[in-house]
This record gives sequence, C-alpha cells and structure tokens, in this order.
Amino acid sequence: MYEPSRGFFETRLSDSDPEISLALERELTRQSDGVELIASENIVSRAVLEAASCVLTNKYAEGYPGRRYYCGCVHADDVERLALERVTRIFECPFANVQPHSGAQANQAVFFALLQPGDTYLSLALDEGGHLSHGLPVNISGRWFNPVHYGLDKQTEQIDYDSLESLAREHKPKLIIAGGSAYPRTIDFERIGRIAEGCGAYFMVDMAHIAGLVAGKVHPTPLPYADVVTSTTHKTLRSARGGLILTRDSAIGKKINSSVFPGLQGGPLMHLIAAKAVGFGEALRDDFKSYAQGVISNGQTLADSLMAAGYRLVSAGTDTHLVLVDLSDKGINGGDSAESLDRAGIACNKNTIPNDPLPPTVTSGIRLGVPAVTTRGMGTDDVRFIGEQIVKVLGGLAANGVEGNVEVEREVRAEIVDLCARYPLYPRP
Ligand code: DSN
Repeated sequence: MYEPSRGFFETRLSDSDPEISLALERELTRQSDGVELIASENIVSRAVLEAASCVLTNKYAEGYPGRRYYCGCVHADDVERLALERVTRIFECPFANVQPHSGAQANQAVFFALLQPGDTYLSLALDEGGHLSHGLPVNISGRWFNPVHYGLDKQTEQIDYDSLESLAREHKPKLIIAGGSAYPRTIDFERIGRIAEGCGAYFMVDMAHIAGLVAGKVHPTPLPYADVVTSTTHKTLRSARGGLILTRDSAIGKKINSSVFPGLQGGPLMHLIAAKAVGFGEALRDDFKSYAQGVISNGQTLADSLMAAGYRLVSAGTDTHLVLVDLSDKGINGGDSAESLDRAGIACNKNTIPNDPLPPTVTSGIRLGVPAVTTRGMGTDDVRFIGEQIVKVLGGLAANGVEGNVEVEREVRAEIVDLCARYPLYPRP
C-alpha cells in the first residue's frame, strides 16, 4: 500500500526539485535585473503570486458558483463570487465570466456564443495592430469563420473609420471587433458601436491591452458601447494570468456562460481565479489609479524621448502604455534590435509595422510598453534614461552590426542592472 512520506506535503520545492527551483530562481533574477518593456507583460503583487499557487489547484469546480457539478465547492464558490463582484465593480458592468483560461479563449467563447462557423466578422488586420485570435488564417478565428479586416489610415496610422464603415456596409458582418495588441492609440468605441448598430452586427471590444487603463480611469471605457468586452487579466490590469468576459446584456451573458463551460472549457483554474480576485481587489484601491496615471505618463515620456532622438513611431506617438517603433529608416530590423536590447537587459519584442516589407519572423519594428517598469515604481526620469539606453543600443547596432555591438550592450547592461537594483522585486525565498 502506498504511504506518502511527510516530505510529500512538507518538503519545499528547492529541496524536492532543485532543477526546477534553480530555473525559477534564475527567472526571478532575470526579472529583477532587467527592464521589462514587453507591452503585454507586468509584475504582479506578492499577494497575487501567493494566491496563484494556492490549494485551489487541487479542486475541480465545473459549473458556476452555487451550480457546480462536484461537491466541496463551497470555498471555490466564495472565491469566484468575490472575483465576479470585484470585477463587475471595477468596470461598472452587471455581468462577468472570470473562467476563461486566456484572452484567446475568451475571444473564442464570444465567437462560440454569437457566431456560426463561416460567419463574417470585421477586425483590425494583424499587421496593422490586431491580434491573432481576430482572424489569423491559421487560428480557429480565421479557419472556421470569415474575417474581413479593416486597417489604418495611411497618413495618421490610426484606424480608418470611414473604410471600416464601408466594409461594414459591404460585408454585413455579424460581429465587429475592436482592439488589438499593437495599437497605441485611443479607439473611438462610440463610433464603431454606431457602425455595428447600423449594420446589425454585434460589437465586441478586446480590451486586453488597455484593461488596466480603463480600470484606472485614464482611458475611455468601451463598456457603454460594446455588446461584449473580452480581456486578459494580467497585462495593464496587473492581475493573475487569464481571461475575462464582460457584458451589460443578460441574454448575451447567459450565452457566454454556457459557451465558456461546457462549450469550450471543463474545470476552471480555481487557483488562478483566486489570484485574479486578489488582483481585482488591488485594482479597486486608490493607488491603482496612480499606477494607471504613471503608465500613461511613462508611455508618453518613452514616446517623446525616442522621437526626440530621431526614431519614427507608428502614429507619431501614443495614448496608452505602448509605442511601436518603425526602424525601417535606420538600416536595422526588429528581430536583431529586440535581441540586442535583450542582451543589454531591456526586454521587448519585434513587431510588424503597417505595410511591413519584412516577414513577421524578422519585422521592421519593435513594440515597447511601460506597465512593468511603472509597477516597479520607475517614473518619467527613469523612463527617459531607459529611452537613452535604447537609443544607444540601437545606434550601436546600426553602426556596428550584430556582431560589433557587444561593447555597447555590455555598457548598457551595467546601467540597467544599476537602475533595477534601486527598484527591487519580491524578497528571495
Ligand atoms: N501575446 C499578447 C501580446 O503580446 O500582446 C497578446 O496575446
């Protein structure tokens, strides 16, 4: 007969599995010593981190609070009710579903609830700032449905609302999606809502990138105009990793619930719902507003410092946490730039720019974002300094090439480690 040793319940990870423990320790060092400018990333509180590894990882809770398929869900119910109560308060919206495992699954749940396979919908083109779950041909949204993409105005590089309207008239979509992962500007939700209404389409906003800015009331909310709003919970919103769906319409809410479970998912990740609830609680506090304001001022500062150094930004600036840098006139590409910056301690990602002549594996741009540095407490002076370091690395890359930039990367890396030491993360275990 199997008899677990006490060690099974008592031994810490570092003793039980030194290999994984070491990798995690190194990851903490990487996060602590580097500047994180990946626009979709953030750093959660210790409380969120603790909840994410709680005992609810052991629990199956298929169904919804008060309507579960398994027994023993009383505390899971409390946790999910708190998550729902908090998130509906943040966004002033009567219905939420906090069970989607990710933003992409939240989007799929909306498709499953409101569309039939083959239905036409409009969304922002991926290479103009959209998202792969909004119609990439190899994604389920592109294979099983019929996406028609709207794009950006060539002059302003902001959404071309007139052409969106013409496309809506021409294609009579069942759904219009707004939002994306590399669009730095405020979207006119009211106008797209009107266009959707005019052609009888549902209007969905994927606010994954801006959810924390909406929560902090430093960005217009899509809630009054959209039939349904999806989001991730871990980007600017700074909660645990996962997805979220909101709607003001109870009939849509019912459909969403059954499309998340049992339509797409089985047991919800209750430990992450607990951690989402903790993050939502934090977003209701006053200091979250200061954080959100900090994100906006840091984003603006990063944009201004790069433009002042002669870098062209897509749409010539930002209204949010992210900036998209066009490197095509610098003789360097996005892939090499992101890797060089990474070696210098600055993490970001290569990103296509509108009408990019280079493939998505190379790209002509990089996407930068400031949520994580803002969370650490870095302010506009620090961000200006980070901007200068970016300019040094990219200038070195243009002048010296990939191989020759080692010295510049080393110098910048030392500056970045010094900067980060002033803004420590979690204590070591
Ligand atoms: N991977 C996310 C981003 O970087 O924007 C979107 O899913």
